[in-house]
Amino acid sequence: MNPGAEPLTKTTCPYCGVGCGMLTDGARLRGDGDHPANAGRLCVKGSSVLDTLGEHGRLLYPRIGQRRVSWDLALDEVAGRFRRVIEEHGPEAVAFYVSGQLLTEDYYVANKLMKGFLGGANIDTNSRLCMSSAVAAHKRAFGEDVVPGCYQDLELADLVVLTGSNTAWAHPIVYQRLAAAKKRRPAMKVVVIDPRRTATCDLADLHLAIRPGQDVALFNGLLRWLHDHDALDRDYIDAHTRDFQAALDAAGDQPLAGLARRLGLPAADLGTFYQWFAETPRTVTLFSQGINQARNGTDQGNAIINAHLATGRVGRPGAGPFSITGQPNAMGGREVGGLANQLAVHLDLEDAAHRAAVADFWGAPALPAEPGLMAVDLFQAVADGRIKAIWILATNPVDSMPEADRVRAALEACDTVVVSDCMADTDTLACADIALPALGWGEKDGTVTNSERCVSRQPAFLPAPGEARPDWWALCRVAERLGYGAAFDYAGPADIFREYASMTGLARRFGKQLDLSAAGDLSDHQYQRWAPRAWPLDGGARCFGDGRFSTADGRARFVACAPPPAPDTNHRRPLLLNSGRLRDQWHTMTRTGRAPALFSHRDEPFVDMHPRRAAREGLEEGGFVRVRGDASEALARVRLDRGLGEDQLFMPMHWSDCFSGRARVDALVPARTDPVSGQPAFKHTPVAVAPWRPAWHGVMLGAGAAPEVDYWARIPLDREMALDRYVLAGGDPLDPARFQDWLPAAAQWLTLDDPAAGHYRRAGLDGEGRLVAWLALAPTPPALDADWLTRAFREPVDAAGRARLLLGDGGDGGADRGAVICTCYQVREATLREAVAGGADSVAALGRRCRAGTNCGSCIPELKAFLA
Ligand SMILES: Nc1nc2c(c(=O)[nH]1)N[C@H]1C(S)=C(S)[C@@H](COP(=O)(O)OP(=O)(O)OC[C@H]3O[C@@H](n4cnc5c(=O)[nH]c(N)nc54)[C@H](O)[C@@H]3O)O[C@H]1N2
Ligand SMILES: Nc1nc2c(c(=O)[nH]1)N[C@H]1C(S)=C(S)[C@@H](COP(=O)(O)OP(=O)(O)OC[C@H]3O[C@@H](n4cnc5c(=O)[nH]c(N)nc54)[C@H](O)[C@@H]3O)O[C@H]1N2
Ligand code: SF4
Ligand SMILES: [Mo]
Repeated sequence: MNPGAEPLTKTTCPYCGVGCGMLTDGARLRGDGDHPANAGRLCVKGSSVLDTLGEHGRLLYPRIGQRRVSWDLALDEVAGRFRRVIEEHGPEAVAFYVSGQLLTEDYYVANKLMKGFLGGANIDTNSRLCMSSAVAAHKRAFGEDVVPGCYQDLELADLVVLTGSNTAWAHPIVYQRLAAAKKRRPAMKVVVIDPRRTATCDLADLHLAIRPGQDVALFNGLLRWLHDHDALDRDYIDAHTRDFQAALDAAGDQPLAGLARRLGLPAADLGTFYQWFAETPRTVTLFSQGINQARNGTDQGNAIINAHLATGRVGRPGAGPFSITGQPNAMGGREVGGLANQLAVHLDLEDAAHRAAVADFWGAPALPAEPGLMAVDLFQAVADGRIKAIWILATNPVDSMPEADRVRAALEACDTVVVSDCMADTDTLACADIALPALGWGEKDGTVTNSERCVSRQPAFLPAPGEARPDWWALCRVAERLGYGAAFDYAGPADIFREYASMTGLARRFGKQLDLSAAGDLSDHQYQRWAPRAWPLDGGARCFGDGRFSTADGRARFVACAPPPAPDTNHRRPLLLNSGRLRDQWHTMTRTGRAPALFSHRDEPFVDMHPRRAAREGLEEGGFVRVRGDASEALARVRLDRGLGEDQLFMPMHWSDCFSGRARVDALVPARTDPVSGQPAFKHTPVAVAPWRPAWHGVMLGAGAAPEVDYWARIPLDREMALDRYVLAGGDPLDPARFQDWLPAAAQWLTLDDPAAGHYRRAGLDGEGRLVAWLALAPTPPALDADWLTRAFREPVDAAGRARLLLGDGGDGGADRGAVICTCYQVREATLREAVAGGADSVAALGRRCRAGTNCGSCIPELKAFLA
C-alpha cells in the first residue's frame, strides 16, 4: 500500500461462512492479515467482490407494483397491510422469510418484531435449506446449537474426514489452510466421503465414493466397528454421555463386506477408514450439505456426532465434529433465533421459563408458545391462503426452494408479497407487490458470525446508492407504524448489537454456551473498532472440551439413528440428481453474476454425467439434455464426468430465470424434508433424461433482453457497457426475422443471409462505427472471438476490422483458446498447454510461467488435473 493513501477499512467477505477478513476502500482490496479466519488469504470469489459493486442493476427506490413511491408511502403500505391481516386473521396469517445473508442486527430485529410483538412465530429463514439439520443434530446431542471446534482444529488434526462437503470450492480458504497443514505434516490423513469425485478429493488419501444418502449406514457401521475393536472411550461415555447402548443397538452389526456392498465401496477402503478413525485421537469430521440436505439429514449429523462422543473427541484440540456453515451470517441467524422453531439467543419456544425471560427482556406483549411454520410448510401455507402477507428479505426462494415453480405460483397468488433486496432483477422480486431497496455489502453496517463462532464486523465504506436503506431500518419503521416504536427505537446498528449482546446473558443464565453479554455496554466507537472474537467471549476457542454439555444434566446424548431410507428412484425416474455449488458462483448469481470473469470457469447451465450413462441415453459432451423431475423439466448442456456414478447426475444450483430459460434446478426438486429439521433433500432427486437436438444454434451479443427461444443462456461480457453474450438454440426451423424484436436499434446493419445453408449473421453499428448488436445463427454452434467483439462494442472498428465483423473474429488468434482455468489471471487452456510444452511440469512451474494459480489458489486442483 502506498503510504500517502487513505487507510483501508477492515471488513468481512460477503460470501461464505469461512468469514475471511478483508481490507478495502472499494477500489483496492486485499485479505486482512490479522483476521483469524484467513490470515490475509482470499479465494477467487472474495478477490473479485469489487467487480460486483456499482449502481448498475441495483434496486434503488421503493416500489408498489411497478410504481416508484416514497419510503413513507411504501412503509405505510407494508404496515397497513400487515395490520389488516393480523386484525382479521390473527398473527399466524403473516410471515417473514429471512436469510443468513442478513447482518445479525437486521436478523435480531426481524425475529424480535415477529416473535415478540406481532405474536406469531412464522419467521423462517433460508438456513432451513442449509443448516437446520445440523442445528437439530447439535441440539439433540449437546442440548444447544453449538459447533464445538475451530478452524485451527483442522490444522492440528491427524485425520480430517470431509463428508458431504466440497470444501475446495465452497470453503476455499479452509481448504487452503488444510492443504497447507498437510504439506507441513504429510503424515496427516484426509478422507473425503462424497458420491462424486470433486476437486476436494485432490487432497484425499482416501476417497469413499459412497452411494448417495447412505452416510448413516457408514457412521453406524463405524460405531459398531469401534465397539467390536475395543476402540471406544468407555470412561468418557460413562462420565459425560447418555443413551450409548440405544445408539449401538440401532447401529446394527452387519459384517464389513456386506456393509461395504450396500455402500457401494470396496471393503478394504471401508476397513481402512474405520481403522484410521479408531487409531487417531486427533480426528475432525467436517460436514456440510451432503449431510444436511437429505431426508434423514438430522440423523446423518447425529451419526457423525455419535462416533465422536464414543471416542471422547469433542471440543478438544484437533478433534471434534465440525458442521461448517454456508452463508456469511448463517451462524448469527441461529444465535438470534431466526428459525421458526427457535425463540431467541439459543432459547426454546416450547419452554415456559425461556419464554418468560424473553418476554420480560423485550417487554413483549405476546410471545407464541408454538413453533412457526418451517420454510416448506410456510410456502405451502402461502399457497393455500393461510398466510396472506409475507415479507421476504435477502433470499431468493423462487430459485432456491424445492418445487420452486409452486413457490412462484404461491407468491403470485398471495395478496401481499414484500421483497427487500439490493438487486433490481431477481426471480423473487418479479413476484413482489412491494419492493424495498436494501443496502448491500460495503454499504450496510453490522456484524456477522462465521463457522467457528467468530463475530466480525461488516462496516459501511461506500455511500448508499439511490434510496437504499438498511434492512433493520425498514423493519423498525414498520414496527413503529404498528405501534411498537418504543421497542424499536434504535439509533443505529451499535444500539441493536448492544441489546442483542446483553440478551445473550439470558442464554448464559439457562446454562448455554452462547454468551456475548460482556459486549452489552460497548460504546459506539468500540463497536466500530470491534476486532474479530469468538463466543463465548469469556471462553476459549472451543466448547464442551471439559465434557460438560448444555443439557439439563450436563451430559451429551447419543442418538439412535435408523438405517437410511432406500433411494426413491423408480423405472420412470431412474437417475438420482445431485445439486450444489460451483467454484466461482454464489447461489442465484444476483451478485457474482455481475462479474464477467466469474463465468470463465463455467458459463452455461449444465448437467454432469458419466460418459457411459451419456452414451446409453444418446447424449454427448456439449449437447443438450432434458432433465425431467416429477414437477418440472430443465434444459442444459451435457458435461461428461467420470467422477460420478453411472446412475447419478449433478447440476449446479446457480442458474435462475435471469440467466437461462429453463435451468432452475429447484423446479425439479420435490419438497421432501427431514422429519426432524424440516430441511429439504436437495441432493437426491429422482429424474429421467432425454437428448434434445436443436435445429439451429446461435450467439447474440448486445445489451438487450433474453430472446424467447427454446434455449438461451446469458453470459455477461462487460459490466460497464451492460453487455451480454446470449448463447441460443431452437427446435423450430430457423426464422431470423423473429430476432428483429430482440436486437437493439442500430444506425447501420451488415447482414449475411444464406437460407439454403441455414446461416444468418447480423452486425449493428452506431453512427461512429461501434458495434451495438451482433448475431450469428447456424446449424452448428457459431465460433467467435468474444474478446475481440467486446472491444468492437467499446471502440469504433477500423476498415480491416469491419471486413471481419460478420466473421466475429479479428484474426489475431484470440478464438478457441479454450476455457479459462485460472480466473484471477484469466489463464486459458491454450496458455497452459503452451506452458507445458515449454517444460512446465508442476503447479509451481505453471505459476512461474503464466501466473496461473498464484493468486487465490482456487484453481490448483484443476491445474493438477490438467497436468495429469
Ligand atoms: N462457491 C461457492 N461457495 C459457497 C456457496 C456458493 O454458492 N458458491 N454457498 C455457501 C453456502 S450457503 C453453503 S450451505 C456451502 C455449501 O457447501 P458444500 O456443502 O460443500 O457444497 P455443495 O456443493 O452443496 O455440496 C457438497 C457435496 O455434497 C455431496 N453429496 C451429495 N450427496 C451426498 C451424500 O449422500 N453423501 C455425502 N457424503 N455427500 C453427498 C455433493 O456431491 C457435493 O460435492 O457453500 C458455501 N460456499
Ligand atoms: N437444489 C439446491 N437448492 C438449494 C441448495 C442446494 O445445494 N441445491 N442450497 C440451499 C442453500 S444451502 C442455501 S443457503 C440457499 C441459498 O439461496 P438464496 O438465499 O435464495 O440465494 P441468494 O442468491 O444468496 O439470495 C440472496 C438474495 O439476497 C440479496 N441480498 C444480498 N445481500 C442483501 C442484503 O443485505 N439485504 C437484502 N435485503 N438483500 C440482500 C441478493 O441480491 C439475493 O437476491 O439455497 C438453497 N437451495
Ligand atoms: S473463502 Fe472465499 S468466499 Fe469464503 S469468506 Fe473467504 S474469501 Fe470469502
Ligand atoms: Mo447454505
